[in-house]
Amino acid sequence: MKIDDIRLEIINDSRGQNTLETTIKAGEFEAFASVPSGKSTGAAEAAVLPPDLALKKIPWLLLQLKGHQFASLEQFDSLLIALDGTSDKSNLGGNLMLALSMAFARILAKIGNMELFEFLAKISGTKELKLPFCFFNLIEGGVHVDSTLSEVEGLPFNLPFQEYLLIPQTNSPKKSLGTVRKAIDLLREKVQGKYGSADQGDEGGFSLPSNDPQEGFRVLQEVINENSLNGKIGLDAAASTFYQNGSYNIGGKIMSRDDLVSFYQLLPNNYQLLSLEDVFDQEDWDGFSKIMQLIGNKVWIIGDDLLTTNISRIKKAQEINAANAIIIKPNQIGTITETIQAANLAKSFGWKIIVSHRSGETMDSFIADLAVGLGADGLKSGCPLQKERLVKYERLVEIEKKSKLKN
Ligand code: 2PG
Ligand code: MG
Repeated sequence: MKIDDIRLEIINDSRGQNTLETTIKAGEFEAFASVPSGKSTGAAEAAVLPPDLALKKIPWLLLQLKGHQFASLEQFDSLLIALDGTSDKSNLGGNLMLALSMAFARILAKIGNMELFEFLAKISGTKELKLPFCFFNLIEGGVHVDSTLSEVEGLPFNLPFQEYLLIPQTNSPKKSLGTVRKAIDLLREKVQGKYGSADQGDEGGFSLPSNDPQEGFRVLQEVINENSLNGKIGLDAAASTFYQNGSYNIGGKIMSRDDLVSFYQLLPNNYQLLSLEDVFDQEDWDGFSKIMQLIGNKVWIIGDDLLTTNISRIKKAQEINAANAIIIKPNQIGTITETIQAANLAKSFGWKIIVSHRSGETMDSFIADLAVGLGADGLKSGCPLQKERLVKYERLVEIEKKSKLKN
């Protein structure tokens, strides 16, 4: 398949910041894609090119791509990687490369007369398709909340951990959405009653004016218990954001790695805990190994900034037993082919796979198809009160309706 034209536009993401949307034309086919951006980013992520610079790359890029015959997404992505020529994708930008890779995947799916998730399953070699659990971020803290809004004695008055997630225990996205809608109403009431307001963070979840990291768990567990919801709790601490000079600053309290290990170790006794993500700094591999040894048999220990959808970091984590689950974010690595390779490697280790959005999102629902195509265990896409988040969960419901996938 030959590419005839590439259009690139600058659009706004859910935070109102500039990002990229592309349209590729190939023969009678046309497909679009837009890319998100993170705030609590891992140091090893692919570079992001400022959108105005990305626009300037297009005439040259089009010249390079035009004459080529691409038989697969892998061939297309390999040429992009070669044209970029850097190890961190800083020449073309991981954001521009990913937008093109996603749009070209859509073109190939159309040519094959397949749904996007079917195409992604085919090229990933996924044998068993399934619908993922939904990881709904209902309570937000950390850098996803503007903590300058409420400061007490110089300390940000805001939960130190980034995300407290409700994970309905069903593979039916339709039932998951039903459960989360109920949970959101109850949570809003509870938060408003207790704090007099219910503000939202970057991903549409509620922010709580509290420095106590337990508060998010307590409130969420109360909502689950009082209403007998079929849900478990997940945490994304995003610990790299509060790691300073070898210790962890948890809402003003300084903790060592060992203090934090003890803190996390007790969580499964007190809450219905399914998963812990990024609970140590991205270079604190020993912290991850310790918590794996202690509770890795009953809790998903997820690496996000730790692993950055990057094969060499995934291999290292397996060698030292630092994780049993991974967040898969295509824009951390920059092409769909490399995203699939990372997910397949993690799968071969028997890890849980959670495909994830970024905190600055667009209306593109590609990651929902990716989650199904990879046979992932989870899709993490924020709180469905925001349209950019909801659209991904709704795409799962659409796939559920269309397909005969069991749940
Ligand atoms: C995360 C993400 C998405 P960001 O840490 O998992 O929730 O945040 O996109 O800011 O890295
Ligand atoms: Mg994370």
